[in-house]
Amino acid sequence: MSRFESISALLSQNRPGLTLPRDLYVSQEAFEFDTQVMLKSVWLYAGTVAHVKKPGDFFLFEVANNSIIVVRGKDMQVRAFYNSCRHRGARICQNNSGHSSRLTCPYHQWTYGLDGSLIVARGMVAGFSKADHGLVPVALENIGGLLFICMNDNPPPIDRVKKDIGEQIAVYDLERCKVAVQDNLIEDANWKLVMENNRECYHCGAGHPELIKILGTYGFGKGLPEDGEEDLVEDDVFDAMLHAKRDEWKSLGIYHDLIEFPGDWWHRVARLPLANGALTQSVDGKLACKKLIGPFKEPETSSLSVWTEPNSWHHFCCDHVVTFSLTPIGPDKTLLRTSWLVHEDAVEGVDYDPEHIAGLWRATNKQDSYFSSINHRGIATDGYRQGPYAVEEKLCGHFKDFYVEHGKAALERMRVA
Ligand code: 3BY
Ligand code: FES
Ligand code: FE
Repeated sequence: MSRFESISALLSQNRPGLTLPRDLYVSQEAFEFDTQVMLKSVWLYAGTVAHVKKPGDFFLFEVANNSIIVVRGKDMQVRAFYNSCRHRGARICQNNSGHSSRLTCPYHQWTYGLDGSLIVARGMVAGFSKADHGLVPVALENIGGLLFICMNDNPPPIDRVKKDIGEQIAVYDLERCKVAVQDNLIEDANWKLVMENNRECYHCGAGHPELIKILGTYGFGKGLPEDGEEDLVEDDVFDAMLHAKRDEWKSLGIYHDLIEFPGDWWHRVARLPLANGALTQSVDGKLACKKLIGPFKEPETSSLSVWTEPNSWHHFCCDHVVTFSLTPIGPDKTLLRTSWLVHEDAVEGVDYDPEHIAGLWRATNKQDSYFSSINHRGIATDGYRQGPYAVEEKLCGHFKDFYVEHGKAALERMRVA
């Protein structure tokens, strides 16, 4: 039996509008398939340029056994390399993030430049070529400051994502932002359940009292009306707000029609009005940072939200950006890394309070983490049956189908190779 044959059978049990078969969510084999096959076939969101602000700043992006160093070079380019020495393979960087003018392996001190080239290797035989022993690169794309990596020698297309996300987030100028707060939350759930949880707001009314006050539920499941579409749902305050805001956004040059996973692409971009007069995504709706970012001179009461398959989502407000990357660490363990970015000149304690800026999504993450964990545990019982998504959970279905299609295609390529 060839490797992952049982996974192939499970993938073929995918049904439109229904959740996945149990073992795709909970089994060790599915975890191995996801981290060794499926996730290596797609682009993954790793972090932002603000996480590697200066030359020599680095962070590690890790998926199961794979550890990748994302590092800013002296030429300000951000690059990615496998965290494995070209001498005898030792892990070079041990810390999750840091700063170093060179990358030195702790074992025998082979030393690499920030561009991955080997600079120092003591006592090698005559004729040894340093040029042939640079760090192994990983494909990296910088999309308006969001860094995506792909652990595949032939990465899938990214140009449309680059254009659609890049042109809308450019105004926030992430190169001039810094990380104010970062949370690493380990959730007791399979990564696909954490993703599905993010793709719906069916649970928000009961589950996120803080969030719902700031965001409403608008735009997450239902989609935005097209430009010019006037059939407002009676009493739908949010629809009315959206129509009212459209002209204001147009005058600021930040209006764009909803982009929702066009064709085979893997991104969704939506500008959404905040609810109840909130100026930003904070617990009380008050500004989380006095120094505004992007084109904003005055507080602007919307957020630009970006979602990518299969592992990220982001909200751009007038005063800060919050960005989420998700990576599997075990069949029932997932790392959710949440980072809050502010203007690089903002001063902690003066312009922003870390507790205030992080409060809303920290509370929401905790609530979501609970939902994902009970979802995982319930699926692990024998009573689990593939269940139907509600209308406003259609983006869960999109994620799930993306997973199945890319999983099948990657398996097929493995078979042929
Ligand atoms: O905002 C998000 O990214 C998702 C969708 C709705 C609430 N939530 C956690
Ligand atoms: Fe890195 Fe020897 S394994 S220097
Ligand atoms: Fe939620």
